[in-house]
Amino acid sequence: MTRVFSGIKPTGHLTLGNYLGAMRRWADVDQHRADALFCVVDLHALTVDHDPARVRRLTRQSASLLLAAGLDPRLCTVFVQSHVDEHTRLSYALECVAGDGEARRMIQYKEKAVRERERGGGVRLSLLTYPVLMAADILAYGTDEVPVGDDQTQHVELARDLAVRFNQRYGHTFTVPRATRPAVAARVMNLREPAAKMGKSDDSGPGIVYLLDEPDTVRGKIMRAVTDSGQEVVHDPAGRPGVANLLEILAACVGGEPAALAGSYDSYGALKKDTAEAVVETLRPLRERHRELCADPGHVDAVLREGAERARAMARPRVDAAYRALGLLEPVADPVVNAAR
Ligand code: AQP
Repeated sequence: MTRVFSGIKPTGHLTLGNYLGAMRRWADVDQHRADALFCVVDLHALTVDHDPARVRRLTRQSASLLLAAGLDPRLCTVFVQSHVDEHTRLSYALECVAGDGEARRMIQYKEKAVRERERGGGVRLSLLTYPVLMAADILAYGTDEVPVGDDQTQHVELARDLAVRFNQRYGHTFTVPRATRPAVAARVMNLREPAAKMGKSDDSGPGIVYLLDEPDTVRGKIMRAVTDSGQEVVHDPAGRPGVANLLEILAACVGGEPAALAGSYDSYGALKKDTAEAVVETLRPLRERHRELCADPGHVDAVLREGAERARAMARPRVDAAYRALGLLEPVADPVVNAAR
């Protein structure tokens, strides 16, 4: 059976971009057709300046939102990255296979390093190495497919490169994974800055639709989206990125092709109104289910506990095999303790 793995960072409140680019497919498609694992990758949230209490809160909230989006623990494994030590064990092993130039070429590293410097902080070493940890997240599970938004393509490429290199040098250990992307809305853009991705750790709240925004807030943000000069509604991402973004969002919510939907509109106002209603309706069930889950925190805890146990059991043999392949001596079981068991 195909093995699927993907994750989400608790660096901010989850956005419409996270939902349309990744989470919705995990729930609607991947968990039904594959042996799938979905993870709140909390260690990745420590790569930039962070508030420990906020990361803890966002980790729980992200897990609840994954369940609210429809992930069913009877069909897939939902867990928190730091609860499974195999991720960091393997990450170090892969650092011994990766080159520092490879890490420095990562676009997200370059962009976030600039942002951290602008905010007056230093750049953490973990910001440079986290794509290797992400490779470990993926490779530990023998993953075939990684369903992600467009922005993660380069990181999945790194995971592929490391798997191939490791296998060539030390013997076949890892499956070589591939990224899968949604047909539309693979990169939802910021409503106020259509040249920038709608990112959850951005400061620009008015351009970002959060999954837990009230319906009227969602409507307000979409009605105030930046459109382009001109009046014709056409799907032209390079020339009219603001309108193209709205058409992508609409298509992702109601189905259909952005270019075909464009033909149904003769004004930006009508397009915004329909997009706003489509987003509100798409998010409604998720918000309702999230409210129910908040009333039952024990359920989320139990899902995460069982998920971590399952994930550990899946990852351990492959990470042990990687350690052996690298030449690390296996720990020898104590014969006295063993005999007493
Ligand atoms: N705007 C987006 N459009 C489509 N897909 C997106 N994803 C994220 N933003 C969009 C996809 O959601 C999954 C989880 O994302 P993440 O937690 O790894 O990263 P992020 O939301 O991009 O948040 P960051 O990196 O903490 O900060 P910013 O927001 O500043 O980049 C992934 O599959 C991702 O592709």
